[in-house]
Amino acid sequence: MRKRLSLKCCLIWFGIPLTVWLTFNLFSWHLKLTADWNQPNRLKLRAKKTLLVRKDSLKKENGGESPKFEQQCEALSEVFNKALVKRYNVTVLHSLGVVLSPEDQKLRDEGYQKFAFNALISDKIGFHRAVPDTRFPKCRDVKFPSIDLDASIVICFFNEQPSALLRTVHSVIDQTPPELLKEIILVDDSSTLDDISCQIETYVNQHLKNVKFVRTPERQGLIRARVFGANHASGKVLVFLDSHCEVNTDWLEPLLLRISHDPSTVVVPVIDMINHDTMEYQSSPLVRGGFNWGLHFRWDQLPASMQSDPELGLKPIPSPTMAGGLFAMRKDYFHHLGEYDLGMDIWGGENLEISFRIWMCGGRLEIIPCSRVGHIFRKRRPYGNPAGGDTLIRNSLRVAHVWMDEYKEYFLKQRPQAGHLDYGDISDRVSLRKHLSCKSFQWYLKNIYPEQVVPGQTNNVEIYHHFPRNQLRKEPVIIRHGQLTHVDSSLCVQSEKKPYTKKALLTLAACDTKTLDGQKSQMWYETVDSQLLLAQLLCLDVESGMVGKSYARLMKCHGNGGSQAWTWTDKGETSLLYNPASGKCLTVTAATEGGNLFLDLCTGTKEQAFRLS
Ligand code: LR7
Ligand code: MN
Repeated sequence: MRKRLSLKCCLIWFGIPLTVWLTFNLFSWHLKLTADWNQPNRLKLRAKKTLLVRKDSLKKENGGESPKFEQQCEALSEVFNKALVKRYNVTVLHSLGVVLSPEDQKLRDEGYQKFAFNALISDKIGFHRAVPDTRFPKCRDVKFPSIDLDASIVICFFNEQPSALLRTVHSVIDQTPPELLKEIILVDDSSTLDDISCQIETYVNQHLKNVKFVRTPERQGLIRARVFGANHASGKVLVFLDSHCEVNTDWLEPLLLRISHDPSTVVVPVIDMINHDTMEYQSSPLVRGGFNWGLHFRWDQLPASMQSDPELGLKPIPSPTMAGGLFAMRKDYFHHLGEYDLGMDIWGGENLEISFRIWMCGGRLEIIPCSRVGHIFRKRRPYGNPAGGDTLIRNSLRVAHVWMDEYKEYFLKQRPQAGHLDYGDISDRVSLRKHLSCKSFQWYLKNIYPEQVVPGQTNNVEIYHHFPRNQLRKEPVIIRHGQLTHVDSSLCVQSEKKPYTKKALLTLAACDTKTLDGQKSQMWYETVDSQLLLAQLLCLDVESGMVGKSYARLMKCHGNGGSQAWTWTDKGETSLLYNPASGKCLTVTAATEGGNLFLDLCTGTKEQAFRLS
């Protein structure tokens, strides 16, 4: 009896306070999380500051406060309010992608066709958002001294999706200290789609003071368009960006700081990935630029000596080549070094050309790990070449003939079809190389890229790792498994063929928990990356049919999300299987044995209710 009493006492005296304490802690933890989420961040503060400055200059223009001034101010505030900087987590981005109506579907389909990424989500995000700070923690403590340089940001575009383009521009304005930002030069490379040029030009002229809108007289291709843009720039440093980027916290300071120490260094930020299906902003690994003998750019793993450097992640990383789209260099150095090869058309090759030229003609090319910029990586280029033909191969041929000396043979061997192509006149570039007294390609390979394997030679530098494609692909980590049951019919999802048959459609069948075979062919494994593997073999995927139904089928797991990512989403009582890349949900064609599965608008009807157990 006494014992029981003391136990009761214990419970009352310790149990209750402990529960209260725990609840309080949990609650405040929750509050802290939500508070962090909504905290006015630097972007918002900067936006407010910009608004005040703008209002001030409007006042001056109007000679004091007047009704017109009030009106203009109101319009300005509206733009800013609409543009409240939002930070999206993955779940919110997924919900932005849900296709709600045929109009959404149209916007989405046309977006993929014209721009090769998800325009529906891009539009919903709008012109401003805060992206996750992907920098290494040690970068966050760096204090920048005042830098005596200013930058002109040159952004060329051809038929770019308007919200992605304006988010690029606004992200630069939001994230760059005004004293470092001379101007943004927006080069329209004679876009042909509907009214994109006009729409952007009008917006820029109405709302963005520090942005110069210029248009090429006719389509030039990105290489000549950049030179055209650079010629309109007046900052000390040129920063080139693609037209679908979002810059990260303190992105420009470390680039300019490095250039201020060494005027002949060309610097590149770490290029983070913005997912073309979901617009998620994801951190990229620290790698550097290389190339193969077909003159394709590739990412290489860092040599072991760099990986073991205690200052890795803070120190600039010399890079044999760059991806091409995002870099900064002094404007006078850009002109001194011969800008770009104006004989190159539309797309490709200029990145290796300028990389070789920088190193061989006395400069340096470095990746600055504390500077990060996101770029929408697409699966295909949504535009062609008006003259037809493969501009990459022709441009690469020019690179080989001007810069690669006897090593051009390796390229020609790799690309025999290039041998017969007319690559135009290269005499200007050959004399530029002489005029700048550039070193040989052999010197470049030996000193800058000793890890490169030259066919037929063994290189005796430290063991060279090809950047394995699947380094980015993680081994699937399984979080749970079970049968995938369609709730209404109590039938199980399995393959129409053997579970290892690629491209096989999925179908409903009686749940078989008794036989080993049944268990195996109906056992689904869910991974941390939201994949669903049948029998741990193939992944639940969907055909990307532009017309007709998109049927669910089994495909080799690629680990890149997209059509193989599935998230459980609750709609009322129902658990839906949502595919963020398509904005749609898994649905049965008929709730009977033999019924198939396809993607449909997420309505939450009984055709879409599933469970994994
Ligand atoms: O005719 C054109 N005129 C243009 O102004 C064709 C394109 N462009 C614009 C286009 O709108 C975009 O802003 O040029 C820019 C680059 O074109 P993308 O985005 O189609 O190119 P990409 O990102 O597929 O290709 C990479 O390689 C190119 C080789 O010519 C360029 O150097 C790109 O800038 C480059 N992009 C990057 O380096 C970003 C990181 C990608 C990686 C790896
Ligand atoms: Mn690009």
